[in-house]
Amino acid sequence: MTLQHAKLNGWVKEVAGLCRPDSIHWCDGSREEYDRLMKRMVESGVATPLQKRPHSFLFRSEPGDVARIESRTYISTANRDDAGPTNNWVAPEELKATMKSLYAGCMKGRTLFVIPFSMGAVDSPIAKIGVELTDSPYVVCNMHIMTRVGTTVMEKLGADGEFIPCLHSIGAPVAPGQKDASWPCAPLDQKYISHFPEENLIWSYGSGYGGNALLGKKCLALRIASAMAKREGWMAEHMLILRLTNPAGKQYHLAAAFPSACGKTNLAMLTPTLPGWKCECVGDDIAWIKIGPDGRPYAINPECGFFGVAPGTSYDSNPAAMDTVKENTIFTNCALTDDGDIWWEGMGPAPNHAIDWKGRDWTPDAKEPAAHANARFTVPARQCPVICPDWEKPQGVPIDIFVFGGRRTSVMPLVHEAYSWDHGVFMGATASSETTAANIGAVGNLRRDPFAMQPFCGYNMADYFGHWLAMGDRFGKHAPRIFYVNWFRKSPEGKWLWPGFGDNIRVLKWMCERIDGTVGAVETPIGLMPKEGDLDLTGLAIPDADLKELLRIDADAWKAEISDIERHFGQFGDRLPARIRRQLDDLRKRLG
Ligand code: OXD
Ligand code: MN
Repeated sequence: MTLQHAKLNGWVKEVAGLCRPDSIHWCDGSREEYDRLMKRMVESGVATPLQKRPHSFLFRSEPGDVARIESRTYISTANRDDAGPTNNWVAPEELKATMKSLYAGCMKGRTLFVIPFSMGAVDSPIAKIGVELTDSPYVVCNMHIMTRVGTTVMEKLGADGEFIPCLHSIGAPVAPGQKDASWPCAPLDQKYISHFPEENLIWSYGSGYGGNALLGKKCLALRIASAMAKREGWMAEHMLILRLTNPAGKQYHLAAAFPSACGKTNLAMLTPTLPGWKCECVGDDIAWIKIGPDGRPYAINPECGFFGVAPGTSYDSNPAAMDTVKENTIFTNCALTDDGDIWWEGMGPAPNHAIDWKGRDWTPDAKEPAAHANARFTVPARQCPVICPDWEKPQGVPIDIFVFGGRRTSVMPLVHEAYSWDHGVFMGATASSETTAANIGAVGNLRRDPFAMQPFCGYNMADYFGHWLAMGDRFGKHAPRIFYVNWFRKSPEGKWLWPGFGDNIRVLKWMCERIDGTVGAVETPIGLMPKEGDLDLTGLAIPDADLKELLRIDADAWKAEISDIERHFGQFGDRLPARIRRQLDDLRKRLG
């Protein structure tokens, strides 16, 4: 590869001087490179090839390095208020000094890989280039799948093209003759996932887990990109992108934000249970949205692969994902079966014996699950049988519908629609969910997760609300309609009320009909809801009482919700846009 780029060369030299790797390898993104690295990891016992899935491998992480670590994630801006109350903050000079002392000599005994990558198809006007420096071959192989890596990116970069520098180290030098760990990483109190949005810079140290180490994903495509998008007038969102085609052949594009591990990948690959409807996946996690020449919002999926949560994925819940991971897949923290396949809870019948994610013998009567709750698959998006033919279209797809949601066992109805753009932004700003295993921390606690961006917004969240309001003003008559869904409501006895998965098409169909104006809606204090008979329940045996409960608005519970929203908004002080506060006042009035 030709190395004409003085700034990039200078940066690589500087990092090598600090981290002291034994060698430097410039990645070309080729299959040969992937195979060579994988072969070495198999030989050293770090990766296990799977007999049952061609060209697929299993990795087991260190037990403390299994998820994103929000408590060790920083947005480092000169002014603390610019990071806002929802982000951890340390001043840039202080954070850099701390991290430089950790980086010093941290790659001894290892190779420094230089990964030029593009977020978005290389020829897309919405794409951005990053360069990740890492000492982890596992990261290189995952980046090969999740992003576009290599020669074409270097060509686009030329001698002086813009790139976002992303520095990563697992933080575990190896001395000569020392036996390497199978998943080397640093202890928790030395892990840092740091972002310097004012200079478009990412420094990550100490973790090999995807969300902390594959820096194109959460760090670049969400945290840094959200700050760039605010400055430049576009949007970087934690959203899946889905194309729906109705039986008459009309297309609709929907972008939906749900917190981590709340079913985004399942919705993105939905197999519709209503005849004649078709769903095609454009992306399952991130959307970059810009206003097109016709004034409409256009979205691209900046990624090139899926880094999906494995447990719970099955031929019932997500057949397309199951078919996607048949080959060329990296599995992390799944169980290994005796016939050389992987298994996880919720996939289907348990094997009589397996090796669990910690490498121990496992049988169905074991006390602990065989796979970690946040076990993952990394797989090329092009392998998905329902990938949209336009998923790499440089200009993206036009968005008609925004959806917010979360995991709430009570209060939130199955679906409601915003009265206006501002009301929709209020819905996004107050979105809430029970916490999941995608972050290290307690599971099942209720928290506000505005726009599903709580862990991913690279600047003050109140200003982000303001940015959504401003974008709505710019979209004008092209503004997508906004809906809020909850697939997870339970009866007082704890029974799921909605079948979910492929039956979610019934709710999406109602949204499309709302856009076409072919169905009306009931005005309720919280928003517009389906009229009786308008949700298409053909072929679904759902008891009337369950449907009523799914759509019930409990005024007392909503009053309690208002107090919690006030507390949530309180943290933003005067920075909260008045238009958002007005929405809360309006909701309070409507509730009476
Ligand atoms: C993810 C996450 O991995 O949101 O997509 O944690
Ligand atoms: Mn995500």
